[in-house]
Amino acid sequence: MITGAQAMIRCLEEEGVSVIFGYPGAAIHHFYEHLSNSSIEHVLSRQEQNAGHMASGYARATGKAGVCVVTSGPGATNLITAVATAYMDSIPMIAITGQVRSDLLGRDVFQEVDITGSVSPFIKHAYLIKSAADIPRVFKEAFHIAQTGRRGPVLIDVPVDIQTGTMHYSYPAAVNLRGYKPSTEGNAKQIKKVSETISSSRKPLICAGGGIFTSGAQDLVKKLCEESGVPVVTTMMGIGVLPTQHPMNIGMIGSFGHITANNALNEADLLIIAGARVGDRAITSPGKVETKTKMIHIDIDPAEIGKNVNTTVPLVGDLFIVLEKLLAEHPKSECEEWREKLQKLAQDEKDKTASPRVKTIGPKRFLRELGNRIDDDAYVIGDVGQNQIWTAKYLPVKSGRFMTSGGLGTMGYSLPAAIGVKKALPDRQTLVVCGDGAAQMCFNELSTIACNNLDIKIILFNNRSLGMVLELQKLEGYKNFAVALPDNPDFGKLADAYGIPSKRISADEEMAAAIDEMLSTKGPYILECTISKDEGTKTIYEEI
Ligand SMILES: Cc1ncc(C[n+]2csc(CCOP(=O)(O)OP(=O)(O)O)c2C)c(N)n1
Repeated sequence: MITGAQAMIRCLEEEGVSVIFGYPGAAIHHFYEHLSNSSIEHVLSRQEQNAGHMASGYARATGKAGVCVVTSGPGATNLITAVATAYMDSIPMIAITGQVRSDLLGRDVFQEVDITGSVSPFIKHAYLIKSAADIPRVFKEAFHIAQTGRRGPVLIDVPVDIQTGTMHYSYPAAVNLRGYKPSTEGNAKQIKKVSETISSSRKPLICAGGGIFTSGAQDLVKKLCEESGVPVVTTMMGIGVLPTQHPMNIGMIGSFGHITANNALNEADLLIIAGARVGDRAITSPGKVETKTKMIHIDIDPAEIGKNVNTTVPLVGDLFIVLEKLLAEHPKSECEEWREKLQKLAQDEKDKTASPRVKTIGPKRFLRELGNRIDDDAYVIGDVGQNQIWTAKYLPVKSGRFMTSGGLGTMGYSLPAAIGVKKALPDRQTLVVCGDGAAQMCFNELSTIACNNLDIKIILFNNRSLGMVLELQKLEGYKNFAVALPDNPDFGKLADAYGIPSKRISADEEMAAAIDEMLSTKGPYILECTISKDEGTKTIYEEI
């Protein structure tokens, strides 16, 4: 016989979990007591939301579910934003929450919240464990659900008496869930139809989303565009599916996307949406596009197909499997004129330069410089706001990854997510780009970085404002209300307080040397870039 808490840890070990991210409290301390004797490393975050983002970053770097653990009540509610963030971006995550004693449930005792109910609209599945004997089955199912089909977070709420209760431990070998059998193979007839539709199109376009990374199908997308002749645009989550400089990569679509990519979307006669959910930020007017464009939609989640845009040829399946089968059909579009036109326009857009800044740093020039100096396979985690858009649009990605909170747009995501990436891939160059607003939401994790000596390079774009909202207010002709951050701390002194080296730069001519200094410094580093608050995401080429 072992306790429920011991069983929880055994289950995590059975699933191959080697690191978890969390924050303790009374309702989860039995679990923590046994965790200290296990093979699993625990990374203490400085706030529960960040533990969730760390697990999310870890998941995106490994493809396996990231695990986070928090206490009941405020610990659990603090985690909610991270759960919703992971859900919107289809990230596999196991969130474990402590809960008050089973016999006290529903009586509003100290630190009780109905966390399974609270997260239900934005979680793939949630369990409240009612008997210690259920722990192995629930954990086995939870990992299966999080890591199959359309990935997503699963929450396991464990009351204190279940953690202390005893049980006979045996981990199930397999899972069989009635009603949950994701369809991965792709219908053979539909695959043929997709191939024929591509071959008969004259202005086709592949729209690659984050689902490509989940199924590990990047090489297949490359092969498909090269063999079929169909150019590629990406959503923000699909950035990096093809290297930025790949000739078939036309750029990012969406309300903040590249002009050529958006124009291509509007002009295409066929759109092949692969692993993307047609979010409103990616395709702003789906109704307009679908009237003149044939739509092929390939996704693991049938619920996404036809949800935001009408589909001519739906195809449900795992992208890796489906694209392999599609390639065997050898689709080929005679679209040379279309492709060459887009390639030329996209290259012109990639080559465009902004004027050099002398009192501030030009974000576009900086990101291009950064992209050319970091390792080819570096991970760059963007936060949310103008810094996110600039990084998405202007950082050249080679064989590495650009990650961000796409669906929920959660400020404060970047730094903790980078910690998760670094724990997953300790030897991989890992960088953060964030604004001064978001920095003040997540810089408590500098402590986690410092005490674990994590080699994470942080680029802080300081425009002394909530830049993205300021830009929106300007565009709408509104008063610039509640967006200035004139009393920012001295970030250099803050870095000092954590023992992290830092530098501030304020002119373009300083950037190359500063980037080199940052990259050659061992361990964490903060490079603060003074950005003009008038620098916009839509007015990037203007002199300021
Ligand atoms: C948690 C959260 N709160 C509020 C917002 C709304 N929001 C989007 S961008 C933005 C401004 C971000 O400012 P900063 O971090 O300084 O980045 P910048 O836009 O200046 O690059 C805000 C407030 C959000 N996305 N997430």
